[in-house]
Amino acid sequence: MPTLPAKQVSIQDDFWGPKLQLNADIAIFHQWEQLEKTGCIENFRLVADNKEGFRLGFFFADSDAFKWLDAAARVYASYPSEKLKILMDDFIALIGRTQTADGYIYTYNQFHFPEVRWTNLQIEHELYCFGHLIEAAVSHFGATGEHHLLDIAIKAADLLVREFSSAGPTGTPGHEEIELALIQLAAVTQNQAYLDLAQHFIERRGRVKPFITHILSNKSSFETRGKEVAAKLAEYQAVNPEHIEKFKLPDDNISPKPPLGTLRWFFNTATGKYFQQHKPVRQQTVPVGHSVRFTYLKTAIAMLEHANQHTTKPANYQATLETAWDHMVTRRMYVTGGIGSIPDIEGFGRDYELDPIYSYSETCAALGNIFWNWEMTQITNDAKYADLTEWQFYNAAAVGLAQDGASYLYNNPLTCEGQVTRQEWFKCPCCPSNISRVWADLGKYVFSIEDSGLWVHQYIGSEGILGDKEQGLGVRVVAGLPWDGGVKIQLEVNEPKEFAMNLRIPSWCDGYEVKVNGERVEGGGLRAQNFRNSQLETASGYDPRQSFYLHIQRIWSPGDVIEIDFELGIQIRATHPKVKATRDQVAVTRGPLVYCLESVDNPKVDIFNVQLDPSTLVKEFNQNLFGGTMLLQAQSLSGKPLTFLPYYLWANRGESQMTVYVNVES
Ligand code: FUB
Ligand code: ZN
Repeated sequence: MPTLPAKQVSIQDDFWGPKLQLNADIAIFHQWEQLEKTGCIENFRLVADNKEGFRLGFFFADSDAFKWLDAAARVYASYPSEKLKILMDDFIALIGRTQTADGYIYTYNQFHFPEVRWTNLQIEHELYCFGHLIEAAVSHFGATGEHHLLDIAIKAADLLVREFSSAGPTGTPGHEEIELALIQLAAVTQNQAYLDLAQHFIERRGRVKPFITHILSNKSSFETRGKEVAAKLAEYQAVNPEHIEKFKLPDDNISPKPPLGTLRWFFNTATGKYFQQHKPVRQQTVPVGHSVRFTYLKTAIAMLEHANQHTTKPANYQATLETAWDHMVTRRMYVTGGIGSIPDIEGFGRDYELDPIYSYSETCAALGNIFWNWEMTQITNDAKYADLTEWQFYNAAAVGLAQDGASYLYNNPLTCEGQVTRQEWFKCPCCPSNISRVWADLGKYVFSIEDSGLWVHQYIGSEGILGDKEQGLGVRVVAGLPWDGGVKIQLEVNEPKEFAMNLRIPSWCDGYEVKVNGERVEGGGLRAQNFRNSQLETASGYDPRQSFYLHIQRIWSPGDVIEIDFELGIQIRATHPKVKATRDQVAVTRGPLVYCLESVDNPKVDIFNVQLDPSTLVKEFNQNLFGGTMLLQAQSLSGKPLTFLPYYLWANRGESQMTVYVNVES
């Protein structure tokens, strides 16, 4: 199903509008400052300009700079600013100077091991960095129409085509990203070689036998190189302590870890599961390993499926993708839509292993999941994917960016007894620019259009230009979500036209009414009575499979108006009985929002031990909190007042304790 570029959809929404503005005004500039402050950009200058200094940061630090550029370009598409343009242009020139004549760019090797390339592909992230460079170039070209970054990316991609087109299974990356980037580049350049290489990388996964030997040799070389760098660093630091001090990296993020984490990490890496290298991709129907990598791989596979769908060589990945998605949603996903319950591997645990305190739910994993769900929406037209996308927008992803636009959460627990707080930056700053690029792209996820009709996936206040002047198709959505379920959709057509409007009915609504020009449409109404019972089929109690598209086929005329009223009830979601950690506990949700108890709102309550009386839950809009927020008020069984806050808002008022899960009487 064809989609609309984000810049053809202008977001005019009371909830999302200010977030996008904050992203453009504060977040993107804050991130650049942090990249400068921690030496990430300086690393390029050391290589490009032979500047005096020492390369710092993780081996994959280049990716954070490229991801920033990707985010900046997407922000620029809707919020053009001279200041941002200058930053982008200067950095692009620096990237151009850093790249070698044959297209290589990876400052870790260029600075520390100039003669070495493509070593430790499983552990070090050369191809991952190339992928983020290419994605940035595609975004930059889309936003500005300028070629200079695209040319750099093409040169880099051509190098990969030369080096990897005939590589075997060991020539696959340990952190997926390059695959989806090459598919994007193929779409922009119409160069089949990039698509073929992406497919090659995907198809060659999981075929190294035995993987353990391969990973051990990668590990040993990685460690030897790491020691060499550390020794050189110590030497440099002894003479130039001020350089190291100047670019000092912040502390790592903190996350409570379950027992046996190291052992589980060992088994995950030794079997290849951590890298999704344990089986050929068609057989990978169970979500395993590092969850960001998992979602990037699935995104790339779905993109490939989409790219080849109407050709003579369809890739036939759809069944695998659907089975894996179903497994994730029914057994390995938290109620927030977050994934990853084993911090030691930043990834998936066993089925129903969803302890809220160990929830890693990395912001990037939620974003990767959004990428995947978007691709699935396009290849299937099934509403469950857009439903999960919406849920992740409001919960697992939104929690990652603070209300001030300048601090972040990396891992996202569902129960926090302390320690986890927002930070202005991280030693591994992969999440901040990732969330910025997705927010900047929000418009892309709202509609899609095909000959037979228009699809409304998200109810976000917006205006979409769906056709050219001659076709004259435009759409305007006014929506009150997440606080209010009223939606108004106005169609701009030049003349009467027959097509279908496909409106997503969210899984979270108990009932809905749809009217066209004031007249009630058949098919609107209360849901089946057993709707709630089906929640038991998912581990989390959230079930996106309850969502569907309501199709309204008719002749649409200029000025036609659709009104939808979604019932936004307060819902109690118990986890599946097999989720041991949250027995006799529930999560409280309303509409697309998951709620939590935060200590700052409940100073006199032991939030981890209090017993909720669910029958007392009522909504209460607080005009003064975070610019206006719907709270939920309730009482404990012993009559203590309880205040629930939307989960995405927690940790915005200093260090606190928080829980999504609250005790109820069994
Ligand atoms: O390794 C690169 C990125 O850093 C991953 O996607 C994140 O999980 C973090 O480990
Ligand atoms: Zn991240």
